[in-house]
Amino acid sequence: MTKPLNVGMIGYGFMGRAHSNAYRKVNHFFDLEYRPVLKAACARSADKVKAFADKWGYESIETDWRKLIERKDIDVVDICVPNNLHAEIAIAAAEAGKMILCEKPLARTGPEALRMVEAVEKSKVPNMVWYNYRRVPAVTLAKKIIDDGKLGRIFHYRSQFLQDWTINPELPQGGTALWRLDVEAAGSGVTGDLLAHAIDLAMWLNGPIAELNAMTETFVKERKHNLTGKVEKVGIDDACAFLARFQNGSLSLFESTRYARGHKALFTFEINGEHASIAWDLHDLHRLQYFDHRDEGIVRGWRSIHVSDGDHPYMGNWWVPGLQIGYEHSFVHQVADFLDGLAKGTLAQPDFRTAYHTQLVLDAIMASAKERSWKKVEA
Ligand code: SOE
Repeated sequence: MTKPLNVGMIGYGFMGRAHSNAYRKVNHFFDLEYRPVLKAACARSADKVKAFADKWGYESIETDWRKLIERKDIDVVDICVPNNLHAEIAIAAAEAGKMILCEKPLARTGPEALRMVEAVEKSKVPNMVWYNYRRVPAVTLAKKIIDDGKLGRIFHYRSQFLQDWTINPELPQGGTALWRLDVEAAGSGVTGDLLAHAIDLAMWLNGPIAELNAMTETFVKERKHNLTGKVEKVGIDDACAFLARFQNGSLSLFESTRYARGHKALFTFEINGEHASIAWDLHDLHRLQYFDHRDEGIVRGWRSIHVSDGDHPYMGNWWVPGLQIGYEHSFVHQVADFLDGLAKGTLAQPDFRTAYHTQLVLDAIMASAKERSWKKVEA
């Protein structure tokens, strides 16, 4: 018999769907002690949250997150609302003794994130941040290859996250669908939204970033605001590129934009080591590219590993070898690891403290771009 774990979901957007799907699927594919129960969904609009709850099978709804947090029958609070609401909800949930799963980035700034870290550590509630790409099997395999030492000393790390959905200057900012363009709600633009993923992966795979030098640009300076109806200054960064040095001495280049015409979500990384290199691309997410200089010369070359065999990370839980999985499964894996950690008394990563370190890098990027200078990342 599995133990029920009652989930209270706050928000019903893209991520509310991705997480709900993961809760529903996880026990069908992973043998776990705990079983998420979709207990309540919460959002301000009763009609919208009711429609969401009906679609995904939540047992009840709330329209005030404070009520949800007070409920005795909620074990886990899942925060899927804009970034400016993360801290207040997470701190209140921690004080109420709830476990917390929070969408990325943890907060808008380092100091805001630190208050959240302190709250969960004081209450000792299990917590995790949804940096889902760690659980794409090919990415998890990259981590294993690096940790096994196959690359040897690492010299270079480069990563891009490219999109093109905000090029139209007529696109407004703010409101339910477009809060990512509103600096008050989001905290930053591509830096917090996209580079946060790239940095989380980079530091997981290659260790801490020591210092960096960034530039940002806001190509469209004014947009109509959906909440005020007025044309207002755009405060987010539309594009950001930075150079960085990792603590292990490797050099890196990161780039992110929402103005790369033709790219919808091209998230990539390539790592070059002394013996071998690896590369990954979200558009071909089930493959890992691997080059090993130790191979015999006449057959040496880049291999494209189809990460779909039973001994590849997570894949033994899915279909038969050779049949691939996709984006949604990264969330299923993250829930599986969280539940497994609960049973074993270990916290699945990244927890709030780990995500806070990513936040410090984001802060250093913003400061560096503003001051046009190198910045050390706070240790
Ligand atoms: C933005 O378009 C976005 O949806 C991000 O918010 C997600 O975190 C990323 O995974 C895909 O792109």
